[in-house]
Amino acid sequence: MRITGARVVVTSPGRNFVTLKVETDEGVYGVGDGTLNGRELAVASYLADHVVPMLEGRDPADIEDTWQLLYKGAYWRRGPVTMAAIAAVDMALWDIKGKVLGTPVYNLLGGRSRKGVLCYGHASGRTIEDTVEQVLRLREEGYRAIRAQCVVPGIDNMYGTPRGDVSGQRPDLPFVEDGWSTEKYLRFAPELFARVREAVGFDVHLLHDAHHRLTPAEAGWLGKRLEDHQLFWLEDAVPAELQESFRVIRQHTTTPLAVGEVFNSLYDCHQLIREQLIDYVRASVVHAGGITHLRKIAHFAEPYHVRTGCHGAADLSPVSMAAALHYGLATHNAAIQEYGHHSEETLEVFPHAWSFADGYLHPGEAPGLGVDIDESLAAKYEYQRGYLPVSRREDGTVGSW
Ligand code: GCO
Ligand code: MG
Repeated sequence: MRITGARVVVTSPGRNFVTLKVETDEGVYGVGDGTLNGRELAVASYLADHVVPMLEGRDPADIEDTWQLLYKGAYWRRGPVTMAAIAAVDMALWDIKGKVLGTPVYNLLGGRSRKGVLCYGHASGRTIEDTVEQVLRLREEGYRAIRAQCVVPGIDNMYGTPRGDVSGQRPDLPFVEDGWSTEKYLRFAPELFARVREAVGFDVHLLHDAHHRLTPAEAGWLGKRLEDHQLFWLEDAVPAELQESFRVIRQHTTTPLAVGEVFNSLYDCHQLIREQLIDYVRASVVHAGGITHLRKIAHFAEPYHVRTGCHGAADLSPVSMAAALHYGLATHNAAIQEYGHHSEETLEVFPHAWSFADGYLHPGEAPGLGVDIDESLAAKYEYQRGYLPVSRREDGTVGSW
C-alpha cells in the first residue's frame, strides 16, 4: 500500500480547523487534526508546501519511521507549527492502520485499560451563584469532574468566562483585549471554591485554570488556600516555559498541579516530570506530535507518578478528540480528558463515533479513529481570520493571556 497524496482542508464551522486527509492507492484514507488556534494557516502551509510532497509514495503502515522522518528530517525541530503538522500526519496514519486491520486504534495501542475516559466539563459563570448553578447542572448531566471559572468582580473580560462588557476595546485591533488584576483574582478564587464545595460537596472532582497569570509565590499562596477544597488540579498557575518555577510552587502547596497545553514535546516537560514537580501533563495529541509522541511522554511520566490530562478545548477538532480518546482508553496513566463542547455545525462537519455517557468519553468501536470530515459541508465554511485575546494588566502592560 502506498500514499498517493494528501490534502489540507481548512474549514470554519464557527471556528477554524485544519484537517489533513491522507489518501492511498487502495482507496483507504485517514484524517488528522493540525489546528493551531489563531495561527491555522501557518500549519496549513507547512503541511501543503513542505510535508505532503514527502509523503507521496510512502507506505502508510510505517508510522514511527514517518514520524522520525518529519521530525529529524526537517532539521528545525519542535515548535507548535511543526509539531501540529506532524501530529496531523501521525493521526491520519493511525486511522489508516486501524481501517486496514479492521480495528479501533485503541486496540493497536494495547487495548482498553479502563472502562471509559474520565472527562471534565466547563462551568463558566458571571457570578459565584451562576458558577455554582452550572456546576450543579453539569453534575446532573453526569459529569464526575468539572472545571470552575468565574468572572472576578472588577475585571472586564476574563479567560474562561462568558465574554461580557467589551468596553475599552480598541476598534482598530482585530483581537480582543482582556483586563487582568492578580490582586483581585487572588482575593476572589478561594471564596469561589469555598462556595462551590459548599453547594456540590466532595462527590465530584473540581478543577481550575489560572491560565498562566501568577508568579510562583502567588501560585503557592493560592494553592495553599485551595487545599481544603481538594482540587483535582490547579492548571497553568504560572507560564509554562520556566520549569524551575514549579519547584517554588511545590514547596508551598500540596494542591495537585497541571501544566502543558502549550507543550510540543517531551523536551518541554522532562524536568517537570523527572523532578516530580507536577502531577498532570496537559500535552495534547495535536500540539505534541500526535499519538506516537504523546504516548512517549506518557510512558516517560508513568514511573514518576505523573499522569496525563490532555488539553481538549473546543479549538481542538473532533478529529483530535477521537485520537485523544483512543490514546486515553489504552494508556494506563491517562487520567482525565478535557471535554470542551464543539458547536453543532462543527459536529456535523466531523461525523464521529465517540460519545459521552455517565461522565466518561468513549472512542467507539469503528475501525481506525472513527471520525471523518464531510468535505462538501466543510467547503461551505470559509476560513475566518481569528486571534486569541490579549491580556493587559491594570497599568496597561501586556500580561500572559
Ligand atoms: C483550556 C485552555 C484553552 C486555551 C485555548 C487556546 O484549558 O482549555 O486553557 O481554553 O486557552 O485552547 O487556544
Ligand atoms: Mg488551560
